[in-house]
Amino acid sequence: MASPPVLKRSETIADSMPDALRQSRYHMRICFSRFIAPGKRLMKRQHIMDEVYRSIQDEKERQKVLEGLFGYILSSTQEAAVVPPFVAFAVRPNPGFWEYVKVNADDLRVDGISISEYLQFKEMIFDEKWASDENALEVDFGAMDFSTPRLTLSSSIGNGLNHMSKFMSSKLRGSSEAAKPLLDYLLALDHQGENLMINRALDSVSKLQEALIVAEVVVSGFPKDTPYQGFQQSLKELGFEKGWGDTAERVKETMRMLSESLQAPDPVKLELLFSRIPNMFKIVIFSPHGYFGQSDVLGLPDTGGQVVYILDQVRALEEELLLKIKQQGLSVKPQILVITRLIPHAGGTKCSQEKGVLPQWVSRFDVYPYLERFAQDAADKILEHMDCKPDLFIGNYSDGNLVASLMAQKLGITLGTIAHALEKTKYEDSDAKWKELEPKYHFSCQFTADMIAMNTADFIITSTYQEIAGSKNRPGQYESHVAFTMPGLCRVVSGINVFDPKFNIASPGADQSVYFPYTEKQKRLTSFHPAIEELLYNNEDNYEHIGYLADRKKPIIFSMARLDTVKNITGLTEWYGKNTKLRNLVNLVVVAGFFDPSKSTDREEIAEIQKMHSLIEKYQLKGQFRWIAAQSDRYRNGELYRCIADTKGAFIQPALYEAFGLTVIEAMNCGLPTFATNQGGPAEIIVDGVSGFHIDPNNGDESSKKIADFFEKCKTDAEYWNKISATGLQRIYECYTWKIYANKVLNMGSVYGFWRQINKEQKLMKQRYIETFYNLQFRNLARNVPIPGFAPPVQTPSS
Ligand code: UDP
Ligand code: LCN
Repeated sequence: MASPPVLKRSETIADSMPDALRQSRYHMRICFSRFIAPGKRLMKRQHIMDEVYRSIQDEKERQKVLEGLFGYILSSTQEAAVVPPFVAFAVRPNPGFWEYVKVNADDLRVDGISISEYLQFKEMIFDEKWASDENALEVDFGAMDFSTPRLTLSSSIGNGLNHMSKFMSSKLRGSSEAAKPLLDYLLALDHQGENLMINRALDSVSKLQEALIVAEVVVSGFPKDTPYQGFQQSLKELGFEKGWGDTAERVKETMRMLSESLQAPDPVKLELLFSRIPNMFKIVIFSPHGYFGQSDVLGLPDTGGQVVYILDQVRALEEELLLKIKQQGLSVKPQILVITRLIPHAGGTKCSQEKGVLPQWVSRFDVYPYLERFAQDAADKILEHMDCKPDLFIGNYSDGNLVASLMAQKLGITLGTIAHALEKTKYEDSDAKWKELEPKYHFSCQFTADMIAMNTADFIITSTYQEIAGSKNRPGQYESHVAFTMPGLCRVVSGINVFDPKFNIASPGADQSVYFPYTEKQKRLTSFHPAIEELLYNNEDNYEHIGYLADRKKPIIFSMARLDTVKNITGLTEWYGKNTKLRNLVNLVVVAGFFDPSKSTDREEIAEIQKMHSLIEKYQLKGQFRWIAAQSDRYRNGELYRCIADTKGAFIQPALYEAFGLTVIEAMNCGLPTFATNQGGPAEIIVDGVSGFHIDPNNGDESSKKIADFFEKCKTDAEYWNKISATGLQRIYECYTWKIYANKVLNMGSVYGFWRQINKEQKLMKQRYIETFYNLQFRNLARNVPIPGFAPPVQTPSS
């Protein structure tokens, strides 16, 4: 079994806990007897703290305990499994670092325990029989990762590319023999049978090194901007082919990078060299659950921003590929294929343009039985369409990642995966309580698929750091797959390692031809202004808007999201309703869902619609509040953000949790000062008080006060609004553009593509484990997912 990452501190929790308990033994005894009194249970940090408060009533005494070592340990504890007389703690002192200890409540004896033992404690609460089954299935992907380099610092997580380049450069350093994998890689490069960069004449490292020296001299004899064709023949005679650059200057630079990398590789140069190697012409992107790519159609509740992300991603990758290929001196047309599904029952949209197999929309929770067949059909189509193997697969979300994994394994193609939002962290204890949730969500399939994809992927693209490793207090989405248990199904002692250099942060952007600053007057889409005027200020209620704004002079605070509970649009409405000062300063406009609950089939959405109506009544919002139904025209939405900026308003994103938050960067791109949730991605996008503001969705009073304070300050300091608008834009241009994204992702494809070649044996071994897991576990689980009217098409392993 793989051991967990070791704490980089002189003492472990298991070492320091006995002292911590000794510091106030009397109180500890009371606390621990309270912990175990109700019997077996799972306690979260807050419960533990509540019990401590109840146990130590004297404030001074309590303060003393909480400020001591025990307080520190509790503040790092994520949960505790109580199985009297033991309390087993899962402690997370830093992002990615976990330690497990058990305390005997009777004598306060402390022992360090392994992940497996901790998970067994947890299982005792939910399924005692399974917990004590010696042959319960333990899944350990870490056991096959012994030669993979690991990061060691929490702060390095997500910076995999950089680390990988370091590791590769140390592997290639030292001798011609060590550099040979790079030579072999270059020799294998081709485009439709035509060699690129070098040919077989340069079949040893020393020959290549010598030829590079001569070639550099040849190229130096030409003016810098001489096109490649000007000296192509001379290079060919030395064994060089196309792909080095489009001008003499670029060719020379690339040759120098290779010479230096062969002589003494350094990570920065090596990464730069790989960014120039012509190894990427055909990319396939997977988003199987469909409702995709039609104009003016938002994804269904499932897909929201994912559809936007993929459409923009394709455009950005295409632009970057075209630029790279041109700079490499090639005239190849790149191809990017998006694989999705046809939906004959397309609700008037264009998802049904050909005859599909499955007529209806299938929710992301129910789609698992269809994915194997989908992968098989798609593989044939891809090869037919591209007439050769693609260079890179990119999966999206659990279903797309699984399909991409199956195909990448089969065809031997580099794989990058993207999760948008992993479901596991969205539902409390969704792993331990999986049986309860199974009929509705089929998490057994989803979490299994996620592990298969994460482990198959050569690299994982995330939008933010928190997606991988969370924050000081909250574990990341990927981190929640490090170790978990689904009692009765499997105990995962090592699902993924967040210190794996496969993790990379490449944040998406917003399409800047749609979302541009309100100040760019000549570009403004003024033709939408009458419609937007109607949308915001017409006093009649109709199918598109209800409520009205009596005072047009007030700035508007604006929000736009799907009407899901987690988006917390009702929360924002309530904060506004309660805060008289804010109501006097600004109007509130929200774009969300629709008004008639009978038109929704989604329970959460129905509840939110009803709540909105009751809040409007309760707080008598009419006159200050406008509720607009979901809007699907992104050009008009872009102009809408800008019109809100014209009122000197702000964008508010109040979600209880947001994986990334595209609306946040859309608003900031338009120059609209933005207040966004501190729970999830937006906390990283915005630097609080500098490029916008963080708000706490769980503390409405504080959040609405922060918004009101901003508008009050704007009244006295006319420049303040402009300043926040400008710093928001600056933040976007520095960190959140599709250009930056596309460049990073293509570099990942290049570097990790090479790494999978030199790490072949280990990759193969892990692959065999994944295949077994897929065949014996996933297929059986998927077969149990019913879809009314259709027999799931998965075959049994024996059929
Ligand atoms: N959106 C929209 N109309 C709406 C609500 C949302 O066009 O009525 C768009 C929004 O502009 C953004 C995407 O849908 O591009 C939502 O992405 P986000 O990351 O904010 O949230 P998700 O829906 O993916 O959870
Ligand atoms: C899904 C989400 O929930 C959002 O937070 C992201 O911005 C979106 O996908 C695009 O990745």
